[in-house]
Amino acid sequence: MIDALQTRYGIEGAIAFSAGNNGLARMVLTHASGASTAVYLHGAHVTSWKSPEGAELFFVSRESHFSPQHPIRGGIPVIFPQFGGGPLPQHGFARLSEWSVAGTEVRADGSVAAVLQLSSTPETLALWPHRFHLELQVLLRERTLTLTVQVLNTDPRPFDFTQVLHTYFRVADCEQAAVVGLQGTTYLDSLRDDARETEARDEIRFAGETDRIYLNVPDCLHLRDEGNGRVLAIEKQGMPDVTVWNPWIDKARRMPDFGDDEYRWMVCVETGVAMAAPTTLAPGQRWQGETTFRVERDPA
Ligand code: TA6
Repeated sequence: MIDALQTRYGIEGAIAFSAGNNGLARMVLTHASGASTAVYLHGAHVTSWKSPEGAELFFVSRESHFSPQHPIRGGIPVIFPQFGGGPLPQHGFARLSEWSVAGTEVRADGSVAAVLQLSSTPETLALWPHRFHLELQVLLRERTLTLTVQVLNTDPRPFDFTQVLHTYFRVADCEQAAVVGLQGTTYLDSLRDDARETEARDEIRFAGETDRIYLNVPDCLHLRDEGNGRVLAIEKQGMPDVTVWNPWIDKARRMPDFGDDEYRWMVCVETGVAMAAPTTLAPGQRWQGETTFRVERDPA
């Protein structure tokens, strides 16, 4: 399969397919600047984003599974149609599904793009009786990575969905990191029975388990990774909600695919739509959401 993917979609010096961890099919996009990103077809799961200087900006657990039966722990899990718990598997089935490649290209401006797709199957219909078509575009430039998600309702009936890019950022030390730009916004505290609060701080810092769903927040946020002297911008469109998560010590210990100490080196800033309550898509209607990650400062 990998040879066929390479033949059809590979582009010399820009798009390459290979067997990744445990032989899972992986596509690597490489920009002329040296920046790169890696995407597994399992879950359309971005697992790596490296700056032109080679700095890894995403976190993947050393304990992560790489198997058809499990989600990859880290990078950018694509969450659809359900966020969190509910009648479907936790965080939905998209991150557990085998996506296919719809296209690849190197654009005139030198950016490198790949589109992956997932349509309803008998297996998804058995779980969730709605026909859909999902597309994820990954677009790599020198200092930015943009993910664009499209959800198309190909069913004769409306359906409700939630879509989230559950991004795990690598940081030098979570206690020397801050999420900036959420002051004054409303959040649901998942650790306090979804208590509704207003964020008083202009910087979210981490000194314990943190799991908050911020609603209708500004479209530009920042992650300061002070331990690395790095600042990342998170710019979004059509994705009003953001979850900020760090499992801290006890939850880290309870996650079998996550090292007990690994909470120190990651912060999740997750962008998406309808995290508090699903949104409705009419038959034939298309929803689109986009998040761009930008390296604003990096001493590397
Ligand atoms: O987005 C935060 C969260 O919902 C946390 O509550 C935690 O469960 C995390 O996602 C990871 O979920 P997962 O199913 O990937 O273990």
